[in-house]
Amino acid sequence: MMTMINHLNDKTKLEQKLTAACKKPLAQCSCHEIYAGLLSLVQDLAGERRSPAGKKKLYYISAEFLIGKLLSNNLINLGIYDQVREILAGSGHNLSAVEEMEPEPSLGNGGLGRLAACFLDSIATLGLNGDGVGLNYHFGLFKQLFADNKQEEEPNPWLETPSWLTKTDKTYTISYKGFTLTSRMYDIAVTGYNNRTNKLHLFDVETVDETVVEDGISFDKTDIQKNLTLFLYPDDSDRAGRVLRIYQQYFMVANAARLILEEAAAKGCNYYDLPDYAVIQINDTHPTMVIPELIRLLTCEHGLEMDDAIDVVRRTCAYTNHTILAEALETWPMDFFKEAVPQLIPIMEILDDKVRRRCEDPSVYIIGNDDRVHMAHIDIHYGFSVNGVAALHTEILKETELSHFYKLYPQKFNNKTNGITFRRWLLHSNPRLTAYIENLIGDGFKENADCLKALNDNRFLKNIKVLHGLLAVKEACKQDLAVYLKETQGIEIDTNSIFDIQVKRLHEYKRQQLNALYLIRKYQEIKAGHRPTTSITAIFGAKAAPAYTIAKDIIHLILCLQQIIDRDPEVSPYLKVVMVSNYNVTLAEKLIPACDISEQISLASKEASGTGNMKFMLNGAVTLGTDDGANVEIHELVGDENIYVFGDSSETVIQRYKDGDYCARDYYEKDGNLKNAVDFIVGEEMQEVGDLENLERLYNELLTKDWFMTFPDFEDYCRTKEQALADYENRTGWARKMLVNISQAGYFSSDRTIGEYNRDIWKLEA
Ligand code: 26Q
Repeated sequence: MMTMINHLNDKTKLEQKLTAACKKPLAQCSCHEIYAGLLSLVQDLAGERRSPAGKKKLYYISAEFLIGKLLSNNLINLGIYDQVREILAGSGHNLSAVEEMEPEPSLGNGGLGRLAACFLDSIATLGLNGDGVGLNYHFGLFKQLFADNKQEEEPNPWLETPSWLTKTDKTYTISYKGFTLTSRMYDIAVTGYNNRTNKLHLFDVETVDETVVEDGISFDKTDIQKNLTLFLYPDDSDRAGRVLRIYQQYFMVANAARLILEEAAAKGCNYYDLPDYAVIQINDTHPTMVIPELIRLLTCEHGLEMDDAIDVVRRTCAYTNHTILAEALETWPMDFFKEAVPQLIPIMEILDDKVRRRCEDPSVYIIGNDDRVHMAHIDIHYGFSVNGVAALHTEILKETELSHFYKLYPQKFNNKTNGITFRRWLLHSNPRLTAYIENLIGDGFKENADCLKALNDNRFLKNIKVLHGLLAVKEACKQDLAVYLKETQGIEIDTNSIFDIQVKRLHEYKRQQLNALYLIRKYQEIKAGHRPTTSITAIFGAKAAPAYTIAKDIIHLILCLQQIIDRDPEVSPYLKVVMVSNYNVTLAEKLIPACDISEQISLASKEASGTGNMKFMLNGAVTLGTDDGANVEIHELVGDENIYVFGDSSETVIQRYKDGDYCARDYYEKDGNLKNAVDFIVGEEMQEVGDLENLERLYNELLTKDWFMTFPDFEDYCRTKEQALADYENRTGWARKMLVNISQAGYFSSDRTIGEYNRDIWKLEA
């Protein structure tokens, strides 16, 4: 009874506050006015909770923070979501409609940026003193449209009034060769779940000019003052784009370095004891220049000797590696630094010189004999921690990619398996499943994800009612998705079909082309009269980097296939292919709860971790995947019965690369099904709806290169997928697999990951 009275009191007070924020009775407000009122209310409440700063503080520096929409998450984390929903309902408003008012800040490409956002949530939730530092891009990752079965790109603005961003009065002067810029810091409040509020600091430059954007997303790349923070990852396919990246990265870290030194000094730091006041997590190599920049500031502006400055910085900085793809490792020509930030060159030369005196092996030099700067090498030599993002990934770093460094510094290497915030990826995105779980095991899992393990109990696993309940939740989520896709993209899907989903950035190593080849084969089988028992809806969502030709060709292939099947009355009742446009966080929140089969089919050894795999598992999808990245850990947790694993092992793949004798054509010649599927790419049906230039290029790429080894895994993939489809026919058996997956997902809470970062690396007081 007491709680009921409190609830009513709170609710009345909250309603008064919201009405005050909206400046008129709620019933008279438009959706947008309600959104504006809630935003202002949330900012006030978040501000009231900012916790006192401890002595030591974490700075998580990242070029990407893919935060997604903020309203609902903030309401959940402030503990007022249900009350607000009730208040709005009482005045004729629907919270979901209000959520639609918010533009998504797409300030990231994919996994790395989304991870940073999940981490900020967990850092605040665990009550840790830590802020994010990044850039205030005016346009997020491009908006994706489809025309003629091809991707087109448009600018993706997100800065509207009202905004979650608050302008601060902190400004710095940042120097480049020949000119200076004035920066300004903007802040976004990061509310923890029932805990403190931290900040995401996004730096911007006052002179940015959005009117320099030309056709699509092209713009004058040389006018740094006007374009510095215009776009996330300006296209780096030409030299001007790549140099702009250096300007951006330096801007981010030069601001961060000043902020860090200033905040530490304000707490009494004398710079020699900086590691007692600050720890810097370098998210991939994009913020690496913070190391030479801090050394420069400490020696030039604060009077430290070079060796002391290096020692202080080494004890402050920690580096996370997110990739083993050679082409994604940043190495920049010395000329770029000379052109943009010559002040760093003497420092980098000293850092390199010290390495050369100690080590004979040129593979660990900072400035390579090719006069390129190897950014990761700076982090490894001049930081105290190097971590990979999943167990297998860290092992591969130690044994192959970074083995020379591991020999030098074994104590620096550690693994931190990625995680996701359950506030966004369960409580917010799947309220139906949340309620279902709460009904079975209480609400402890909301604070402590390990409590989900209680679901792994025969009381539930052998209880038909419980299993049917879970199937009903999935069914309802599929309905929700069907309605959403119809309303927003005009796409119709059959909720009685099995939903097989692959959503992630488009990359050859992630192997959307393998999935497409399966679907071609399925199409051919249905044409030949072999119909699936339950019809299949294969959903893709993926953006391709604007300059990544083959990735765009794969999108073309999938869109053409979609059109061919849609037009074919013989096949369309049994198979549907859908590529949703503009896949982003908002769409992920709708797609993931509705998924039956989660496609995680990267070439083993290539996906550092993956985090989508964790989101799907948590939402009761069963993984179809290779033993790669965090799939390996999912596999261990759920056991063989509750996952579909196929394909060559990472050892086999690594060996095959070493031997250098992979020949795609051999597989093509030997396997008739594969040959038929590959030939279809340039066949008559495709040519009717597609562009031969794109299709032929992809066909040739696969037949003559297939660098990510699609063909060797094709047969096993098809066989394993057929097994999954067959098992799906036993619905209670399938529901049991779903429940086991949910019950084991607790390990992938980013609260666990952040707990480990803090225990092993940051050592902040909680
Ligand atoms: C490098 C050089 C020049 C321009 C751009 C880049 C660049 C940009 C983005 C390099 C890498 C990225 C993004 C990497 C990324 O998202 N990696 C993913 O990180 C996730 C979180 O750890 C993992 O789960 C994924 O496996 C990994 O692919």
